[in-house]
Amino acid sequence: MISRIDLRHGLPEDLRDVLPRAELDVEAALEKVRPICEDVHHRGAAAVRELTARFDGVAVESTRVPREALTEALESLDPRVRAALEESIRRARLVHRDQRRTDTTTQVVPGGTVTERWVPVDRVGLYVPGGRAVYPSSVVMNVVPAQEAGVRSLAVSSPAQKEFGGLPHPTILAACELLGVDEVYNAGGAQAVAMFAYGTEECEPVRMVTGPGNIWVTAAKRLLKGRIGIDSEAGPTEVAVLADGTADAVFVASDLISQAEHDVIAAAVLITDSEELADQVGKELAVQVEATKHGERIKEALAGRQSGIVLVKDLDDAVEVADAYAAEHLEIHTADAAAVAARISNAGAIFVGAYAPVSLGDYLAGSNHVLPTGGCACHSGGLSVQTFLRGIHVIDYTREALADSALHVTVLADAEDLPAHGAAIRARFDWNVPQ
Ligand code: HSO
Ligand code: ZN
Repeated sequence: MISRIDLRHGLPEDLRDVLPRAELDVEAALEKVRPICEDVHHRGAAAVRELTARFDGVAVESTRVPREALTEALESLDPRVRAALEESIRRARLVHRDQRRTDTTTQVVPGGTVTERWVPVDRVGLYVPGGRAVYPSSVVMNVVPAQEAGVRSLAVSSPAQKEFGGLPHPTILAACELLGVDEVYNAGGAQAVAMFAYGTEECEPVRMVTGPGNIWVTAAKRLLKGRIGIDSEAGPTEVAVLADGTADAVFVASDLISQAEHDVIAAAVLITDSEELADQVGKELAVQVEATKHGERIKEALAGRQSGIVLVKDLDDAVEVADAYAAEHLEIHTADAAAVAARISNAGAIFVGAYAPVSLGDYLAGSNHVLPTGGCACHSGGLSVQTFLRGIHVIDYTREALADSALHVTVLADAEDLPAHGAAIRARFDWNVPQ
């Protein structure tokens, strides 16, 4: 069911190329989303509503979800789901509150300071997928960091659902209500991103759009980046498990299956130096997949080229492979899991030991589950308070401190053949005024 890559003879130079990975052609999708974004730019809410009718198969009168729909959704929410969401929010707030930045002022020279002021993005649009994936947990993961960063104005959009009369899924609406978000839209796909970026008669433009979505959402974010800020691109979800012979094959298999459950293109990768564990996990996968609800989808994901078992000669190579793969989620199931985790540099999030499975992080650990995929974890991190903040340098020098700096500035300006830069300093004193 799952393929094997045997690297026990040593790691190749082009390690990244031999590791399993999905191919997602966002470039090709760009051409399809361009006309959609232009249409929304020029015709506003009418275009969004028409695109909703075309892609989501439901006619909506307005793109804005009425206030009462949010209250009603929370009133009819299963109390157990409400309690679980409340606990998820509580834990996420604890973690994200600690990520808040304080301004720093550095005295550079006598009379010269640089302060870094952390300022939240003023208004953001948070995208929450709909369709096959209905993720109220993603509402929590987007909204909590934005709120803790101090974002003034926050809007959520999630696709219109035919079976709910053109509103987003009621659990999504209930999660918004629990979080105190009352500006919600029923737009999905590229049209939702364009609505946020350009604004319409029904939705004020935003400065930043975050949140995972399908390839159309990702393509629209890439296209409109610059006009709006975006978080890192979200591709199909992926888990890598780094395990040695001490790992419990039942746990490992169930965690691989849990992420494969998301999508036929989801990736599940096991990296191990134990052939025995690889065999046991292979058997466990076959047994467990039969007993699970979305067995067909999971089987396809596990059999896909993006999934596999990578056999390595020792734990050092396992760490190197995990770093090269740069998984969205990396689980460590080894004898001293914390020590191995400390050696990893590239991962969206690291789950240490047998009792920190990814599904805990998906819902309740307090960590964020909007994480970089497709190897982007080697240069980017997941969603956090920092995503919604900008550091602004405030430079404050006295006349004397500038006079003391003048020579160095002038020399560097001349070295760059930009003499007016130096002259701008000298103009403040009675030295040589520029020719
Ligand atoms: N594993 C997904 C998040 C999620 N799982 C939401 C369940 N619901 C990407 O991190
Ligand atoms: Zn998940």
